[in-house]
Amino acid sequence: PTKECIFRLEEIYKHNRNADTYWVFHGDRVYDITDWVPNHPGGEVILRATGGNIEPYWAIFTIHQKQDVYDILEHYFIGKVDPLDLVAGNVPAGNIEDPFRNDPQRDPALIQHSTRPCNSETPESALGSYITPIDKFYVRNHLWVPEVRDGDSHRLTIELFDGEEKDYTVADLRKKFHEHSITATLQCSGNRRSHMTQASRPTNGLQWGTGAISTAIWTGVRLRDVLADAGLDVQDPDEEIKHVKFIGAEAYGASIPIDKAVDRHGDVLLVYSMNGQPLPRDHGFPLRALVPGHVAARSVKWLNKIVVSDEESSSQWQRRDYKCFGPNVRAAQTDWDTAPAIQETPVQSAITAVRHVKADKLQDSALARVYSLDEDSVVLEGYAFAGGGRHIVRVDVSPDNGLTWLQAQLQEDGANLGAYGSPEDRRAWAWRQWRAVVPATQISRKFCVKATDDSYNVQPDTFEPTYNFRGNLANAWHRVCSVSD
Ligand code: MTE
Ligand code: MO
Repeated sequence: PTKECIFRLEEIYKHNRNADTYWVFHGDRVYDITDWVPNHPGGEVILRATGGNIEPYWAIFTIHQKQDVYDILEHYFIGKVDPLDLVAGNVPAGNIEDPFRNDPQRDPALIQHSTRPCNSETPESALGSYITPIDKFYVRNHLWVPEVRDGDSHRLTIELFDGEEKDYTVADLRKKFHEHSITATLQCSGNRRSHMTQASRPTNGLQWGTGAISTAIWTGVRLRDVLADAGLDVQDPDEEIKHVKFIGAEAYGASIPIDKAVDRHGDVLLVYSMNGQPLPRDHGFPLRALVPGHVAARSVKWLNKIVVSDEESSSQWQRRDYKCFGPNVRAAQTDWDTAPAIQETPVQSAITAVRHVKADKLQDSALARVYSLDEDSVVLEGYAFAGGGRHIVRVDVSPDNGLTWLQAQLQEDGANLGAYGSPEDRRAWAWRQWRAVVPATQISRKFCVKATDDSYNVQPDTFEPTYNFRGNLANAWHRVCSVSD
């Protein structure tokens, strides 16, 4: 066996951001991460940590404190820190700027999964409103919230296929193009992941419940119009053009197929306003892409740049994380390129409220009056959402764990927004809320819900057949306990 290399701290310090090769150490182990830097999901911030101890950074970027990250680091192992230096305790903590320090305040009613970065889901109580109030809209940030002081002068660069670039400020976009508003639901590909984990096996990722989904009225300009103005032939783009990439200000990136980007019925927007207010910082101020019908990971926030390309985004959020593999495939043996990136999402539904109404309380129960109940009943409420602009045609509810079924009432959008489009077109970009009344006598074991879209796609009844180690697209029937407390 070759003798292990031992490095003095002095030597390690030299391999900082100004050097040709970048080193870090963790515990007493030294790594040359030069080749990893271009692949780092957080971009070039990693350079700040080079030439020193990585631990203080990971104390801030706590997402690194997990086995996958340690495994990646081990690939770059080159030797150990000289014990003389470690014993002396002369390992400086470094002067670390915390990029999360100016993150916005969040509503305490959100269910927090992590704070740095912020990942918070909409509570059930807010899932009942058709338009999610802004401060209850789920937040899914991979990194920190970039700071943009003056939204109007924020610059968006469009890079065309021949490399030519055109710039637009947000003020230009507002001035130059027709404004459009759509009501659209965003759903994270991890929505309901915790249900998959509970029913099946462990999954990697945030353990969201039913609330990694929300709906807003989004206002902005059409991507198609802006691309046309920049010089792209949107009627008949060059055959070689396959994708449109979106690049966010922190380092996040993703892409969508060119056909969706230029489709006159695709409704992809560059959005600067949400529910009639300026886009909030957590949701992408001052500009975000809004790709309705597609998984929310494609709706890139804090949008800086758009690239028309023959290739997909090279980000890990395009090439790795948001894909589904077979139930037998394990993370370690994955050939990431063998599955396509998630774009349009499958049909989904969930129960968000279970209200027991007792016969002796019928007189003074508002619910009993609304539904003219005359026996012990349970009122169930929830949402159903089909990806790709497909309409929800039916929601079925079972009072007995799937033995018998009844149909829920699909609710109108309440605000008369016409958000579902006409049944002939594929532009139902928003969820349908539903309600069902179940007589208490029919209830046994669990309530279940499943929805059907206009292609007659249905949800799987259990999680095992669609289990994937990343826990993406968890859309098996939602089952909840039917016992009243
Ligand atoms: N855009 C940027 N720039 N950074 C991000 O971390 N997260 C994506 C997408 N766009 C993300 C992003 C993911 S995975 C989701 S689910 C949605 O934003 C969440 O949007 P929201 O926080 O407005 O609900
Ligand atoms: Mo997401």
